[in-house]
Amino acid sequence: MKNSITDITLYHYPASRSARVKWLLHELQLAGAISEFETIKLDLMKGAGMTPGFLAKNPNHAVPVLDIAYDDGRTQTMIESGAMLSFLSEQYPAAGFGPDISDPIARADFAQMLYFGASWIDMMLWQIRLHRDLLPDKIKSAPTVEMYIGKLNNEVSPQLIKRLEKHDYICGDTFTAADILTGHNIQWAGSYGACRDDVLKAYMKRLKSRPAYALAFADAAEFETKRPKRARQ
Ligand SMILES: N[C@@H](CCC(=O)N[C@@H](CS)C(=O)NCC(=O)O)C(=O)O
Repeated sequence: MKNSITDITLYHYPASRSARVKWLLHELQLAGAISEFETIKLDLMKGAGMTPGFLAKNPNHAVPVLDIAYDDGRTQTMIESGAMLSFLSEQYPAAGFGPDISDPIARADFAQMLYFGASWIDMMLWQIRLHRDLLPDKIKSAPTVEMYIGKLNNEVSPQLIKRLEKHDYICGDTFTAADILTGHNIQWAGSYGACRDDVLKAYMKRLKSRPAYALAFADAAEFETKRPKRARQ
């Protein structure tokens, strides 16, 4: 097949946003769509994101980074987890982790849930992380943390629950890459005490029973909650 992917390398930090991509890569591998991929652990806490070599790949000094090589010799570097999930699920349609491309409503819904997870929900989680853990004490804002936890519980959770009361997965009856983003976000929100309703807990139990989830989070104990070491701000 023209434009086939020959090599995939994921730069990853345990239980971070790069685990979203690691999860999909394991799903694709278990489904037989890809044979192998390489994972390079980037020690963010020791400043590995700030080396000139890594900054040349991702000036945002963040994981995931996905290096892709194609059979025609071209290479590509991706730096956004949501885009990686979208691209990889589209690149291997037979594995079934994307939408039914013959149905525009399914495609639009899939895109919407990916963007909802990667932008809107992620933004709230990141504000909580900043104001709870990462910012200097003098600019940390407890009301900001409280506001976003409230928004997660009062605005986001009901939307997810409404979908999951109708179907087992976020875009319908089958698991897709949109569940990876949603599941990762619910898990992250849970660490702040948010999004813990019974319907969401049952959904997470379904997701966590997947072998690819277990593989993606097998290194989760290596996650360090402290601030990444940076050579510059
Ligand atoms: N929008 C990016 C955000 C990536 C991101 O912020 N990654 C964090 C880990 S969850 C990181 O590598 N932070 C290190 C830093 O900012 O120096 C994505 O989802 O791919």
